[in-house]
Amino acid sequence: MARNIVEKVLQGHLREGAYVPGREIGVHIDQTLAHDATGTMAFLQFEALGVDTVRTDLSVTYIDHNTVQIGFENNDDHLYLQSASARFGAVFSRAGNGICHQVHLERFGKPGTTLLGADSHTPTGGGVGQFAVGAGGLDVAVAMGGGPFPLVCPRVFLVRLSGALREWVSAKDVVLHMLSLLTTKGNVGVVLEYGGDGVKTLSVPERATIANMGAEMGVTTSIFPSDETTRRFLRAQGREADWVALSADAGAAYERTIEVDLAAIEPLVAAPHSPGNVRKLSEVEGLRADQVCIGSCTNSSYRDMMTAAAVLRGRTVAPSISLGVAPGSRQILRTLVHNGALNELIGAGARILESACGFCVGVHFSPRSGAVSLRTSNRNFEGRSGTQDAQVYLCSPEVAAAAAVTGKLTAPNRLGIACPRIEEPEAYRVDDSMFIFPDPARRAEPILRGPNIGEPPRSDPMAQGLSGRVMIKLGDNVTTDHITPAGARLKYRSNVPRYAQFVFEHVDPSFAGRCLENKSKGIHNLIVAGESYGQGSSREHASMCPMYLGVKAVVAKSFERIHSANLVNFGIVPLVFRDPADYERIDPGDGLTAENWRGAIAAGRPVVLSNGRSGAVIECTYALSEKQTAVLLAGGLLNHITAA
Ligand code: MIC
Ligand code: SF4
Repeated sequence: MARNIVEKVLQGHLREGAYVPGREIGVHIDQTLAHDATGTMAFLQFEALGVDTVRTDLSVTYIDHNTVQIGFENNDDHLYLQSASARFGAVFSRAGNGICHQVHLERFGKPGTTLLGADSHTPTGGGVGQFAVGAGGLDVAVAMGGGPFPLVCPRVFLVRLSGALREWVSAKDVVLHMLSLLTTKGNVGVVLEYGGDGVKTLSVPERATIANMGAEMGVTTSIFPSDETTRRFLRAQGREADWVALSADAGAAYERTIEVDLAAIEPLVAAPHSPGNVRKLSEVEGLRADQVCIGSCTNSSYRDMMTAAAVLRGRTVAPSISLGVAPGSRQILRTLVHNGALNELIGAGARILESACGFCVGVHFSPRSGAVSLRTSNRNFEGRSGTQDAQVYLCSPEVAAAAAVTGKLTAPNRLGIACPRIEEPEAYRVDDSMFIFPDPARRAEPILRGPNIGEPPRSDPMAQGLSGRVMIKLGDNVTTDHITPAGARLKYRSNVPRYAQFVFEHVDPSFAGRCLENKSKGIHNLIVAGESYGQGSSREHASMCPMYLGVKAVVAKSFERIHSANLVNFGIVPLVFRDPADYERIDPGDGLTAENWRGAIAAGRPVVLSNGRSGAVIECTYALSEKQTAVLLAGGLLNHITAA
């Protein structure tokens, strides 16, 4: 029978369940990745699971998010991860080596294999034909220990690309076009498989840009075929042996086909405050900017950096602009040093930032108050830049560089220069000296734990009845950046009691304190929200910290995939309004009870909430596998596994 790419990879990795779209399956994971923002908890939980060694083909720990190191906390986390990686047999990528997704694509991504990463942009690996999925740290810890990854067997959409991109239009515009079609919500359980003649016109880094921002559509992942272009890329990385051909069979079936004519795409931007807020560049041209940032895991490839250098060559950044450039990896940075492009960027006035996440998640380089910041990254959620009232626009490197020169959003074809044609190098500057590979001789060395590193928190088993209070009522599209802000707060990722103080910091700063007070009185805390709750990152802290604060359920109109899995892993029930209109029948502060909700969940019956204020009766459903039900009853995945 003709099979699509997704079927080929997943059926070859099927460990549990029947391959039926919509049903839960267990997938064998070949590779994992984690980083310093998610990895400390992933490794602490791995330790709690009691597994003695990593059991994947490859597990890599990257230091790339928190590299600013104000205070001791970040560096303590790095050393914990370095020592834990050595102990358990994971590869360690040292600070300075680059952003996990870019480095993983360069050095480890393999067509036809599976990758589970404790980061929502893990699907970047789809650029080399890897089935690469983002998940919470605990799911990654289980996969590191050799456990199958539970996944709803996806519905596959074919994105058939035809034609070729016009001058000054690039991969970022393709994925922004996809966002304009699919939006940021409602795509749970979907995988985008790219195909068609247009694929061969795109290099691997361009494909990776497109796969990367599938995360913003909420799809499980995106995947490209592995073809001669993939082979050339791997050869240039000295890894041709990792190449296998991967394509869909003629006549393979898809749930839906989306036709995209690359030649019809024009430069696009995502306006504040959502990647789904896509506009034609021509509609916003002329908007004055204060800051331009080129980099992040979406657009920090050799091609992206060389494009920016070509636009900036011989010019000076406009006086009103502060330009930051962060090459995605040390490999790229060194290439730019050798070929002179770094000199051109510095000559133009670019501020060269570390090869790390940095500006993308508000760790540094926050713009001035009220600024317009143009960024090549993938998320422009309110406040994510570190400046609450900044207006962040997402755009391609060519548009970003043009704005850096003119001081305003400008169509690059107006600059009067030839459109740069950047060819992929025949051979990249491969240098793996900033990886520390597992060494059996170092397995006995101690794990280093600084004072900021706590225990992974656990919850109690689910109580018989729910007796809760609505501590916050939110609207649609609440992101994990709203729930647990990153930026300056990232340094508390390994200290949950401290980090929990900042839950909903910018929405309602009294939230954490009020929750802790209730918790001490035995009152269950509840969150109420609209559509698409938990958009964005994979950070399990957005569930772990609320769990610590005594949150027992989130009642929403709909949830995003990674976040709802994380809620279950931490014993919080993701309840869905059976009738979305019931959202209106709950006010903040309402008391909601459900007698024997444990019994209802154990039996798979709807949970019926009674509103003590209005007397309203609200029926809620949930989409839980058998295993997830058991996890919730146990009060979380760690309890469930360690009790088994
Ligand atoms: C992000 O882009 O939001 C992050 C920071 O990379 C997160 C991971 C985290 O919060 O630690 C993600 O995308 O999953
Ligand atoms: Fe890092 Fe930004 Fe990519 Fe997240 S989206 S991994 S913060 S570069």
